[in-house]
Order: sequence, then structure tokens, then C-alpha cells
Amino acid sequence: MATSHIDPEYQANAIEPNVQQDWENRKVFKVADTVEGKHRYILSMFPYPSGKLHMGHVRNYTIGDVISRFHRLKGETVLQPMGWDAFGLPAENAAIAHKVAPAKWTFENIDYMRNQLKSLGLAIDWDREVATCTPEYYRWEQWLFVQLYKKGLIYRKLSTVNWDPVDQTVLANEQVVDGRGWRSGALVEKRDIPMYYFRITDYAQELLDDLEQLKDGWPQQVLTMQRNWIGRSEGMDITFPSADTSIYADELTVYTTRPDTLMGVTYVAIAAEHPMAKKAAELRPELNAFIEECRHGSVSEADVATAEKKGMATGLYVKHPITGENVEVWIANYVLMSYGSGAVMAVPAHDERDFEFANKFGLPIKQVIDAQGAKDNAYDATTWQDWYGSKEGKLVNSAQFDGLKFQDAFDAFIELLAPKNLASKKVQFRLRDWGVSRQRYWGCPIPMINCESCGQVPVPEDQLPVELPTDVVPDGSGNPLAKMPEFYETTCPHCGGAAKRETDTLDTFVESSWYYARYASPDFTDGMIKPEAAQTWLPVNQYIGGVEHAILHLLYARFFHKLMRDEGVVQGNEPFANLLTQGMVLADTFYREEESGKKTWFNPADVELTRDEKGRITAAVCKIDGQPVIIGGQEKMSKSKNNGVDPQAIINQYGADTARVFTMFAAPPDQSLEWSDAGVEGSNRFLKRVWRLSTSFLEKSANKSLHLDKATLSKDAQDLRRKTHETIAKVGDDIERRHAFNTAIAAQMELLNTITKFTTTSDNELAVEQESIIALLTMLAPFAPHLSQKLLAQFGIDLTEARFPMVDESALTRNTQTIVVQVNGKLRGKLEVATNLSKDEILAQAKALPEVQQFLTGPTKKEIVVPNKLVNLVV
Ligand code: ANZ
Ligand code: ZN
Repeated sequence: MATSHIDPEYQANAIEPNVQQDWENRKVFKVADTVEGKHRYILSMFPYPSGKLHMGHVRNYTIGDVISRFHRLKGETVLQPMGWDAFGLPAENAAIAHKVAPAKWTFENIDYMRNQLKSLGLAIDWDREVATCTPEYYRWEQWLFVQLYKKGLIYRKLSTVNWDPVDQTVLANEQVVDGRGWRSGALVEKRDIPMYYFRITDYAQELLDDLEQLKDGWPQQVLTMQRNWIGRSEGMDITFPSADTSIYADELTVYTTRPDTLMGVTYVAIAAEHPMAKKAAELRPELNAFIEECRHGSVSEADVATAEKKGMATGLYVKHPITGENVEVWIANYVLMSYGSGAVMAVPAHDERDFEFANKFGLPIKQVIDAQGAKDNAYDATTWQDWYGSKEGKLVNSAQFDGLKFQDAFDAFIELLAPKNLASKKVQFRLRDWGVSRQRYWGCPIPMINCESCGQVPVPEDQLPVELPTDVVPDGSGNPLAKMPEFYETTCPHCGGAAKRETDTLDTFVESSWYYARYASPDFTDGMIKPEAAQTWLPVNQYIGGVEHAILHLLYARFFHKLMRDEGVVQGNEPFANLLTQGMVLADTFYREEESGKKTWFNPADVELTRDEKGRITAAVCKIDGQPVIIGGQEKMSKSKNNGVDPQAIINQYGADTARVFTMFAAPPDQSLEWSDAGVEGSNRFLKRVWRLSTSFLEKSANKSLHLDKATLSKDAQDLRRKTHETIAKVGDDIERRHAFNTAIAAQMELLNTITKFTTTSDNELAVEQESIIALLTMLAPFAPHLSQKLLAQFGIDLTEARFPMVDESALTRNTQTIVVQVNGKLRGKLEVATNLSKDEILAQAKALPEVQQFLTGPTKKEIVVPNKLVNLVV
């Protein structure tokens, strides 16, 4: 038994740096690229180096760390890496604001945040740190790009994008707010520019099918979001021939999921970018202004669906493929060029958007499905809703097709039109190919060369990486790379002539799509991933991150895994076997409102609260001026509400272990966590009590050599052992299977209470108490590793070598039980008996009790024995 002196007071700040230093010195969390025996890869989504950690990070990384440390305690080799999603727009914005190069800003942030992460005490193999903005990383991304380009899985095409004329850049749909650029506020235009695309649609079916492999490891809700995003629909391409080929030569093809409504088509609508619209504008110049108008505004499907319907007739006609009647072609703002064929057969009676459009422009409406509630064939403005949406009804007003239901109609139209090349079945995905070109500086250079005579030529592999110059300070006007001849001037690898490098960079989602794989062998210089390392560590066993990444990041990473698999770089079909999506971190908000309605938000750290007995806030004043502020309720921590709690302040005040225990105890990991100072203090008190219990035990047991003798335990000792081993079983299950870290901690708090109440009268009882304390400290290690390591050391145990305690099944079974003894239904005595005692023996012992005997005034008329519970004697 170690007897070194230990501080009786829990002082986190005195312990934590030392323990962290010890881990670093001994490289405790370092793992090899290849491992024999049980191993596991636990990964939390890597951070963007924005400047400092926020509570969401603390929660995310603590969850990952608890799982990692638990499996280490189970004797497994655990890979838990960390790195930086280091390219992206904020670095450029900071550059514009502070005139500092994005590289410098980024690396300084990384240095600061790395220290913060280290102060949290995460069991990370820091030798595997990766920053995506380093050429060592992105050269392999460029390498893959070149392979995919050669295979045709990346292509270049002109495409219509949201263009911000002030920022001179393409905007993502979500960066368009009310038709304006999110940063500049400028009216967004649509523009055609050449962009590189990943052919993710080639993998759409597989991305959908393989969700099946994830159904036990991923949250249901995320699987649904993935499925909807991929959006498989089955429909038909139907061709409407030109009514007059001397005016318009081509035929018009539409995509429809409701071919059964074909006889209800009253017009055809095309997108403003459709080639037929251009032709029509040549004939009718007044269309140009409208086409131009459609170029503004968003290309987002959601926006388009809800925008006010606008349109103009083209003056061109097509022929209905069945009746041969002329159908007028309209340009409509609700038709997307990027979906199907950019043209729709409009059936206003059964499609809401067509209905709205037809009403606005006075176009005919013809019912062809006999839906319930629409008995009358004439259009009735009050019942039109009943007509659309339903695939259940039978066809009406559809000539020889009357009476058919959806599937029969589908087959009948195919049978009739397919031989004439006027229809074909089609599976359509909502998923679009992934445009990856960004007109930005701080990103991975696209490894392509543009040659006037040879076109687009990939950079030869031996010339990779194409390095991004790091000493550039963007000024906000377009992409600086496009203004740097020293970057873009090059020679064509094909013809040797003068050529120009691509100056666009890749979407930063590309870097985050494969970092999980790079961690397996971050320093490998002969390829993306060392084959043995990929074999050892992939797929990630447990991935943890915010639900905000449920769609795009996860979809792209799944896609990349398949791309890399097909390139022979990794095996398996999916990158993340299990996924945990953590909930948001909420905190109280406080504000004052000016007469104008403008709100000023106060940080919770600057607000003094008064609470009632139940802990509810009853009053709040600003600490600076002592005046009241309005209580705004709990909201997601954010800059806009100024309700972020700085993790550093918590760590400085209470230590990392308290911050970790609080974030794990306050809520199950997938639910919202409500920040509360009282909760933080409570967690800190718990750790202090653990400390006090351990140190006072060490004092009273000093210089004793304890040995646990299970055969001669007092009842209290048996009870404590049972509680201890029940807790071990529960905590193990809570952490490993249920990911219910909050109840795991609650169980440890209970155990602490039980141990604290236990009084020892013998060395054997001391040995029992010691067993319980060591079990508690070990179970607590995933949550409060510093405290745990420091205290366990006093018991001669090195946490880094320790194992999660084993459940002693013999301690779980109760050897004795308490039986209540009644006479005529009244409680007269209690009996402590062995659990395996027979009914007769229990009865005999009950009757022999002196306090019972005095009531047995005559022979018993009835003797009732309820096993494990009670004996009732009736006299
Ligand atoms: C006729 C029809 C009748 C339609 C009806 C719907 C209901 P999903 O299911 O999402 O795949 N559509 C086709 N291409 C379009 C485009 N480029 N822009 C806007 N809308 C387009 O949607 C397929 C339906 O969306 C298609 O089926 C088409 O309208 C419309 F009672 O055709 B439907
Ligand atoms: Zn050339």
C-alpha cells in the first residue's frame, strides 16, 4: 500500500497539468498503424479552427473520450485521433478584416485550440494530428481527384449557379437569403460558369442501398434524412413532338412521376434556361426580359417551390403524344433546369404548383383522376385539393384509359408510347452531382491545367501537390489566385505549350470526406492510406458529431469511402459503422429591449441571478450596472444571443474533470444539454466528495495490508459488495451499450453515498471498502480521468494500465433475506434467513422467535408462507 502524502483538499488545477504531462511523457495514447488483438477506432468530428473551443466541442470530444477510455479500460487498443478542418471561408474573412494571411491565422488558432483540447484531458494520439490545409494532406486529395477525372467520375460542365456580384463568388443555396448574398446583401444573379463535378449520382443507388448496412448502428432519423436527400423516385420520360418542326426542330421531353395524369395535360412548362426558351426568345424578343428576371433569385428547390409563380407563353407548341393535340409551351419560374429534363407536363387538376400557375394565367384545368370528394367532373375551386396527390383513384376523362388505376395506366402508356420512342421508364434521384469548384483562395487547389489547344489536362502525378501559396492576404475582391501569374502560369503537360493552372479551389467538404481514413496513417508518403493501416483501423467503429452534419458531410464521406474502395485504397463499403449524434448545448439568454425593438443580449457570465428554493430563476440583473435584464429562456448557445459559456472559464475555475462530468451528467448525449452553473457546482461537489472519501480511507488504512476474505463477511459488508458489483454491471452497460453516460454517473453517485455510509469495524471490512473505492475510481476514470489517475496511484494502481472492474457474480446473489413474521396479520417480528431455506424451516424459525411466541396463544389454524417475503400465522 502506497502511503505517499496526498492533499486532503481536491485541487483540480494542481493535479490536471501534471497528469496530462505524465500522459504526454509516456505517450500513453499512442497507437501503431497495425495492431494485434482487440482494437477500436473512436472518432469525433474534427473542429474547424475558428479561434477557440466552444461548449459544443467540449461535449462532442468528451463523449468520444468517455467511449475511448472505457474501451481502453476493457483492454482494447483504442485509436482516438484529432485534427483540423483547416480550409474555409472564415479564414479569408478574418484576412480581409485583420489583413493577416489565412495560413497564419489558421495555424495560430490551431496552436491555441490544441492547448485547449489538451487541457480537457482527452486520450488522443497527438502524433496523428492532421491539418487539411497542409500539402502533405491535400496532395492525396489531388491525387484522387486526378484518378477520378481520368475515370470520368469527375467532369467539368457549365452550370447555373447563384452568383454574388459583389463578393464575386458562387453561393451555396443556403447562402442565398431572400434572393440576396448572405454576406454582401447584393441581389444574387444566376450565372453559367464552368465547374468541376463529382459524379455522385453514379453512386446514388448504392448510397441508398447501403443504408441497410447501417440500420443498427446509426440513428433512425439520420438514415431517413439520408434517404430523403438521395430521393429516389420512379417515373417516366415522356416526349412531346414539336407541333411545327419548321419553327422548332427538336422534340420536348418531360419527366413525370404521375404518367397516369397524361390525359390531363393542359400546357407544358419549361425552365428559363431550357434551350427551347432561348429559341422562343429569338422569335419573341419580349421573352428576354423575363428570362433575365428568372436568372436572379435562388436555385434552391425549396425556394422555387414557394416563390410566387411567374411565367410567359413562348408562342411555341408541342403535340400531345397520345391525342396529337397542340399543347402550349410556357416558361415558368417553378421549373428547375437541374431536375429531370428541365420541363414538366403540367396537370393543374392534380398538381398544386400547376394549379396555382394555371389559375394565375387562366389556363385550362382538366380532371383525369376520380379522387374521392370530386364527383363532379367540372372544375370546382372549392374542392380542387381533393383532386391532387392521390394515386388511389381511377382515371376519368382519359378516353380508352378510363377506369385504370395508377400502375395499370403506367403500363398502358408505356406499352403504347415506348415503341414510338415517346416514353421510357425512368428512375430519378433528387441527389445532384456534387459541384466542388469554389472561386476562393483558402482551399485545396484543383489539380487541373487549362490549355488552349488541349483543353483540360490533369496535373501529372509527379508534379503533385499543386501547392497553395501561403503568404497571400485576400482583400475581398474575387480570388487572389486568379491575379497571381506566379501561381497560374504553367506549361501544358500534354503539348508543352503555355497554359494556365486552374485557380478554383475545392469545396472544403472534400477534405472532411476522407480525413477519418488519413488518420490511420497520417504520415504515409506513398499514397492516401497505408494499406495495413486501413486494414487495421477502418471502418471507424464509433463516429460522434453534431446532427447538423447528418446529411451532407456524412453523405460525402460515405461517397468518398466508396470512391476510395473502388480505387483500391480502402476495403468495405461504409466508413462509419456506428454513429452518435449529440444534442445541442443550451444556455439561458438575457436581454434588454430598446424602444425601437432592438435587443441587446447579455452574456450569462455578466448577469447576477436570484433563484427560488426549486432553483428557478426569479430575477436577473446585469452585474455591471445592477439594473434588471429580461430573462429570455434557454436557447442554443450562439454568438447572436450572446449566451455562450466559455469552456476555458469553467476549466480554469473548476478543472477539466468537473466540466467533463457536468456535460456527461446533465443529459443523455443525444438530447439537448441545458447549461446550469448550479449543475457545474454539483458535479464539482461530487468530485470533491470522491476525493474526501478516498483520502480519508487512505488515512485510516495507512500501513495496513488488506486482504478481502469473502467467506467471513458481515451483512453490511455483503450489502456494500452487492451494491458495488451491481453498479459495475450497470455502469458498464450504460456506457457500452446504451451510451447513457448520465445514468452511469448517477449510479456512481449512489455508490459513493453507500460507501460513505459504510462503517468499518474490521480489516476485512476495510478491504471491502477499498475494493469499492477502487471500483468507483476506475469507473469514474472515463469521466474524470485526472482525479481518477491521481487517486488510484495512491492505491498503487496505474490508471493507464488499469482494467474496468469485473463483476463478481457471487457478490450479486443475496445470501440472506429478511422475512416479515405476522400473527393474525399484525407484524410481530423479523427473520433473517438464508435464501435457500425451505418453507418448513422458515416456519419453524418464525414460530421459535420469542417476540412471536408470546402471541401464539393457541394452536395455529392457518400458516401462510409467501416466499422471500412473509410468514402469517393465524391463531
Ligand atoms: C406531371 C404531374 C402530375 C406531376 C401530378 C406531379 C403530379 P419528384 O416526385 O420529386 O421526382 N417536375 C419534373 N421535372 C421538374 C423540374 N425540372 N422542375 C420542377 N418540377 C418538375 O417530382 C416529380 C414531379 O415534379 C414530376 O411529376 C413533375 O410534375 C415535376 F398530378 O408530372 B409531375
Ligand atoms: Zn496542351
